[in-house]
Amino acid sequence: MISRRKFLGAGAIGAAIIAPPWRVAAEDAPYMVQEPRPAAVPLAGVDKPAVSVWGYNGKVPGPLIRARRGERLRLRLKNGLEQPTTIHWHGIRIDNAMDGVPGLTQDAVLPGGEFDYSFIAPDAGTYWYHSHAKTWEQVARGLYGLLVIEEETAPKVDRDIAFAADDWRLDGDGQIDEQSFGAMHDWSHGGRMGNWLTVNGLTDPVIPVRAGERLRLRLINTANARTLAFDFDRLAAHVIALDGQPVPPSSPGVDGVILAPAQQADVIIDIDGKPGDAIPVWEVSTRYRLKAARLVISGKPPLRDRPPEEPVVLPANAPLPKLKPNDAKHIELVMEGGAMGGLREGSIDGKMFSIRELVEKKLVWAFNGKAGMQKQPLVAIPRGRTAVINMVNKTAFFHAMHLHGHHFRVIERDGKPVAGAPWRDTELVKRNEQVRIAFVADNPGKWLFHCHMLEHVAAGMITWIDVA
Ligand SMILES: [Cu+2]
Repeated sequence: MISRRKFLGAGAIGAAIIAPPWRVAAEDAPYMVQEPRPAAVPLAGVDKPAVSVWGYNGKVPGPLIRARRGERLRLRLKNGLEQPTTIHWHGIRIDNAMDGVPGLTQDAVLPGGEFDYSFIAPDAGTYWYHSHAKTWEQVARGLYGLLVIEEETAPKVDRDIAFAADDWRLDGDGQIDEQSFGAMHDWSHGGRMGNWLTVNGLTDPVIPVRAGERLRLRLINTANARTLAFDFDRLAAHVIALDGQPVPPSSPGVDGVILAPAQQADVIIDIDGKPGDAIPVWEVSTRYRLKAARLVISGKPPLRDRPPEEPVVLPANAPLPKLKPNDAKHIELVMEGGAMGGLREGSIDGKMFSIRELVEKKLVWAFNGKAGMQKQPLVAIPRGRTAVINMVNKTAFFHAMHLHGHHFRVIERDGKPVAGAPWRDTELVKRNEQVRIAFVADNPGKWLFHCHMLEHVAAGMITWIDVA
């Protein structure tokens, strides 16, 4: 059996450009070490003091991990932090024991301790990994990286580029604002919003390209709480996958490629321009257009005169199991709480607490009146049955709802049926919105279902599903 994997850090000059992989025999393959540890990186700019972060193997983003679909990945977490930690492989329909959720699928790995992750990724696509312990601090400090699962037959592109975007909150000294970790205002409002944008751990990095090239950009939003949107200036862009799963090519439109926290997108871009041109990539989620990165065209002659006519269409992953709505288990999920949410009380494992008591516990959000993680699951569902979850957002905020171990699709929004929605692992639910999702609960185990705005999940927006 043949296996291959490769680890790359973010390149000093800009994006981590993905080079040809190397191969090793699986039985000889050593565990690749992922060591989260303190480091100093130039994320605020090369002319600014290095920023103290926590990074896997001292890098932000952590090493870029690649494997081919169906191959086994072996990764050894060695905890170089002074806090317990785990790694979650985001978006992978993974063996439950490898999902990395402390207290649910494994014990947290103590400082100095180790844990071996070994799993097969069943779907090709762009995914990521991140800490799943005290995420509101550990992910905010830099503990994340890109996980690329290659197709057996990769679509033809000239360059394959990682684009991991993050929203940092830096203080007056240009360091991570540690004073505001755990700030109640963030937890009860929209989460920890930053003031500094990076791509691949760099400020406005140069991404070298060549005229006439076709790029595949692998976008992820690793921010704690901010929804990001990217616009490629005068270049035509086509979205070909969302949350790892192929979609028919489509133009992103005037609002750009929108990524809620934790979402992933693959985008094809044809480089049109002349040597020396610098084409900005804009972050357009607010009225301030921020420069996220620059595509700089090299002096080489154009690779081709005009863009290839054929659009890139990704080969389908193994089809997800067919939904059976007529035999579905229906689950209601009322989202309540937060500032202006009017939550008066909530329960924890059957015991009622007033909102004042909940605030003392820093639990200010609830699902179905239950604040935070409970001993009982939201639902226990037999393996193979279709689950339909009706999310009703009664809060004044958006929530990026993430399901572990499965992909789901939206089937109804605000009472109107939705057909042919993409398969996703994370869906943004707007304030006062109702969204019904469906998936086949075919992966046995205990799976979290939570808001990926990391202050919201810490402050109560978390539950789990038991598939047996
Ligand atoms: Cu939320």
